[in-house]
Amino acid sequence: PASKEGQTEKKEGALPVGKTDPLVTHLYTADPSAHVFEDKLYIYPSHDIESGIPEDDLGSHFDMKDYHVFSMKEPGAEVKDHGVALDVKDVPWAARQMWAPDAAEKDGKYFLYFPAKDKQDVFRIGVAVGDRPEGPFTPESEPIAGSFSIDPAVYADDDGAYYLYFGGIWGGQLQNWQSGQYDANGQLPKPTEDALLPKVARLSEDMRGLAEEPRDVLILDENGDLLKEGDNHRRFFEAAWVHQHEGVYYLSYSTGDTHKIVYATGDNPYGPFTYRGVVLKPVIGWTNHHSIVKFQGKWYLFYHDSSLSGGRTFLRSIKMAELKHRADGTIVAYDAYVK
Ligand code: FUB
Repeated sequence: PASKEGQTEKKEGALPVGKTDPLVTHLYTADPSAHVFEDKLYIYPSHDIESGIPEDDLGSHFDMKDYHVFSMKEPGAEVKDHGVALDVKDVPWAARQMWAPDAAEKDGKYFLYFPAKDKQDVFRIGVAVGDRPEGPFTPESEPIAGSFSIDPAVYADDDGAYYLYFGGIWGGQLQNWQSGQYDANGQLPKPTEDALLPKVARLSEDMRGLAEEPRDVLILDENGDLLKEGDNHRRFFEAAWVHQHEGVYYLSYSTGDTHKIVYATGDNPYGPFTYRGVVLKPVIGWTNHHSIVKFQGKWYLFYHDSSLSGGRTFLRSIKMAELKHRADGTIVAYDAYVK
């Protein structure tokens, strides 16, 4: 269980179930982005709260207001809560819904990337800068120019380049940006049309902006064709994450309404990526969101579920499990509920 520097909001009577226990039990946490900084594991999750907002398909009930950062010296060790790292009230451009964040380190500075709705109710991606992995972070006064949608994830490549992946459909608003401008009436493609895709752009040298126009991350099927919108067991929904294993780039993401984390592989950070299979089977709760990181020689999958809250989908808890790559590079699908 986590040590406590933040507020306490654990619900009594809700018991953890599944193969692993929640890493944090005094807060609800979700969307864990994990990184190794200064030889420790740092986790950057969303901080779930009960907002009282009714559930809808746009995720309005996910009305989070701040971020806490957590760290572990090693797997299985105590999880330390470093307290509030950034609050929506301190972000000049942001109005609400602090969704899944990520972080990166460059030249001794730490960068927290986060999505939030601006005052026009349009999701943008912001960046906040700090001197320590746990923050505190000082937000830039404007969102990242040219950013939109949700779920930022930063991949640091071996050559020193940093790539920002982002995007999500439905409440994540990717369908509203198909023309390059925000269109409040934007619709998803028809089931037989190409699915919408996550975006990628290299980050600028100062990590506060995009060095190029965001481009589509192509996800292909076994025939080299783009996945279709109706292929909702494989097509992209949200929660893009990239890791590299033995020279292969792995793009993993949530299929949203089919509740899986799946993956595709490619030979460079831009793709194209070819669909390969399942990383994580559906968990308790509607959303599925993860990260994959190597620490002390082993790969770990960080994910969340709603077991601690008794299944309430907007009150989630982060968990971790070892992730296995087979010798042929495929990933062993993880089922959080089969012992
Ligand atoms: O936590 C809010 C949203 O739910 C995230 O941004 C999505 O990936 C989903 O997990």
